[in-house]
Amino acid sequence: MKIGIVCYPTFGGSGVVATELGKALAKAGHQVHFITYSQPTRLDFFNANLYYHEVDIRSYPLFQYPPYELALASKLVDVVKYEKLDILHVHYAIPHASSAYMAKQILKTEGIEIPVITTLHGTDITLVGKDASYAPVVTFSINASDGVSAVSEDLRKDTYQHFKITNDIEVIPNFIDLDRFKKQKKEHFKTAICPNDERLIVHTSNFRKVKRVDDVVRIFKNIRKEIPAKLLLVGDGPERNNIEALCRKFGICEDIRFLGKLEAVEEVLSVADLFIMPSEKESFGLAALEAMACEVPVISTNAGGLPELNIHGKTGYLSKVGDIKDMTEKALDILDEKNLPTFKKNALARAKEFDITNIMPLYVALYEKVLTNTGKTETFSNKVL
Ligand code: GMT
Repeated sequence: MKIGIVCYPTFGGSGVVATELGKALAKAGHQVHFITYSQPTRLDFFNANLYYHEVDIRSYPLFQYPPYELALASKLVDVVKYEKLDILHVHYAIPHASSAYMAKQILKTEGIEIPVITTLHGTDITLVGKDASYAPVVTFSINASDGVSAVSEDLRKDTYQHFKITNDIEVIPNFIDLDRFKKQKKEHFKTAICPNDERLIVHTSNFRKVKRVDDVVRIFKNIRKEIPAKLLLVGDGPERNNIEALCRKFGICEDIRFLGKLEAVEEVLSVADLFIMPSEKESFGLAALEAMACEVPVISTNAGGLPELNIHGKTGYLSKVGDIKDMTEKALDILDEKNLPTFKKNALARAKEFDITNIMPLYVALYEKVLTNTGKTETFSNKVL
């Protein structure tokens, strides 16, 4: 198949999922065309089946806001036509689904039928999408898609609850590449960070309010009172300065390191004992899955799709949003040397259920279903492997 993938090219979960899916599809022999405004962060590998098309955003003094959606729609028309794509798969509804809809309508006037699949990732529904400034367009473009998927059952439910959806939404969970995310021998790194064999706790996120990074610091402060421990904070975002200020206020800066945006987060996870994800909302929690694949148990909230990933009492624990006391107690339970090896083993076993080799075929099956429903079986069967 010739597949066009639209996503945010940044470190965010939706961009990571889109890029890793594209890479896996290319390895499986499909031709994959990424269409976005800059090279996706995880598109760090060469494969003859992978292509990248950059959206050219022209500004003009009249524009206070350059119209990215129009530039994207025009690029989609161009790439679908000249690369003869079979299907477009857009990740994150805003504005990708509506740009794809516009491209589809333009192509229709030229006799070209392009099916569109929209994958919902979370904040495009739960935070930004349901805001009145976007809701009518999000509703329309989900309903106008030829196929829709959501990364968890909870997100599917939320989407039906917040929008008037007439389309079927299929749940296809996020996945992990276990060849990349696995415990590696990085003992020198552990010794450098934890010279006295302290427990190592990690949090990675985009430091937005919804991630509640301040809760991570509060939990760590409590843990540190009980056992020797260090905290690594990976990522960057709007809350970073507030978090640094909080660490200073608590006087615990010497045990906390801010590592910024890291390419090889798996190296840090390889030496971690615990991952903390105290999010207010999380449709899936890809960062937690990455930790679990590196044998790191997870303390998370029970928000959104997290209970679909983190199994209470097995791979970690689930607590109510903001319940610092409970999360501290549960963290200490996991970090107890009698319990830690079992939690680590369970975390890895659970991560294996989300192996990309199990999940990628679900997307291929969705593509096949949509191509069949839109009457493109002939093109599809000619081009499928
Ligand atoms: O977490 C973010 O703010 C980034 C966001 C994104 O779209 O990149 O993540 C969402 O999509 C990820 C991949 O599907 C999910 O694992 C995250 O749970 C989800 N974030 C939220 O729902 C807050």
